[in-house]
Amino acid sequence: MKMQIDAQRLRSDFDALAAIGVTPDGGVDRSALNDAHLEARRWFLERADAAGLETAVDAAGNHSALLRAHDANAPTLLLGSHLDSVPNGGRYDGALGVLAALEVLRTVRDAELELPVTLEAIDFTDEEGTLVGLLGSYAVAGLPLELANPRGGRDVLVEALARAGLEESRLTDARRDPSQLVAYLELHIEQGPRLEGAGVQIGVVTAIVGARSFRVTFAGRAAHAGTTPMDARADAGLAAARFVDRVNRIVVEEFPDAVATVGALELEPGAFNVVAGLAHVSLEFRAQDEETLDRLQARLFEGVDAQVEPVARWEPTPLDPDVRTAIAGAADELGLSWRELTSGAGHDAQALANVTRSGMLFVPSQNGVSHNPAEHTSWDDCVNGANVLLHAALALSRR
Ligand code: HGY
Ligand code: MN
Ligand code: MN
Repeated sequence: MKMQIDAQRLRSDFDALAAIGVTPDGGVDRSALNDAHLEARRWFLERADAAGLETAVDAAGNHSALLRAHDANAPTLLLGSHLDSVPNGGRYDGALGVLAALEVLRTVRDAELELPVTLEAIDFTDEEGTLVGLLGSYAVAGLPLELANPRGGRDVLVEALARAGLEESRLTDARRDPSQLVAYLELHIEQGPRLEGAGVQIGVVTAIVGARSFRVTFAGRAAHAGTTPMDARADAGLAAARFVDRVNRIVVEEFPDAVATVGALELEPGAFNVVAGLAHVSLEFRAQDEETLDRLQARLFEGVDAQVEPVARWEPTPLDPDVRTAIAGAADELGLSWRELTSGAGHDAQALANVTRSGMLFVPSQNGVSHNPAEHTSWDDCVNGANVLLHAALALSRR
């Protein structure tokens, strides 16, 4: 029987973590560096400590458990994901990857395996972009951090860093020496319907889509809702609504392989009896390659009379062939079905791909639902994913 993780131990961790920041409808709200997220991070270090593992927190707040190689100069194989969530998100997004990584370290330690690498289970700061997006993994990879005008707003960022005791000027100290990294490997739920639809147990991720986000502001003229004739209005809310509908039609009709989302829309002054003078639209779109993203960006803003402010940009990222081979090989060894697929969601793996061999494996999401309290993956699939993570890590540690 191939070495297996301790499914019971993983389950009890999963249930304990899901209770931290739990929302009334069974989801979690662990927005980056909020109280629940900080509590989850403390809990994670306690679990690592209780397992006799070394723990560390870097200058970007990334939290790690480590199982050191005997050779003090051994390189590190990073396994991980993120404990932060979207507001009112699901229990599996990010959490499964961090807990499975911790479980891999405990399983290797229990088996007294001597590996030529240090194994590190890492929880990256602000993967979800409540503050910046991929903040912790960008810092580890030494990539530029967008802190002046971040996605979640400057004030929110400053307040969150202060709450977590992180110094903005030191975030970049978290950068790792790439020569000390063997690879990065992440287990994650698919967050889409393909694996479940195909009846496949493991997804081997080939690439991660690129994403771009913008703040689009429509200016109208605030006016009395009762006395202003309909043909005499400059209604910013109407302009924004037409833009949202146009974005949807362009993508559906002209860019079938792309997606675009308006996830937030705010009208000012925001009163029943005032025609909106301003409308703030948060737009994000994603596609698999740079050329499509460029064409889509030009098309969406063509002829639009609004202020357009770029906010964040993540490049399309191919994942490493060695890591893909290790994941597929582990799934085969465990007798699990697998298929290759791209990721429509962004992940820390795309940051790490800039500095080391980086790869991901997915497990099915029930009905493809994610970023929603109804997010669910069967426990068998979670355990399968953790075992593939274990065996892919063992394979990569020998290369
Ligand atoms: O937004 C994403 O794609 C990821 O869930 N952070
Ligand atoms: Mn995630
Ligand atoms: Mn997510």
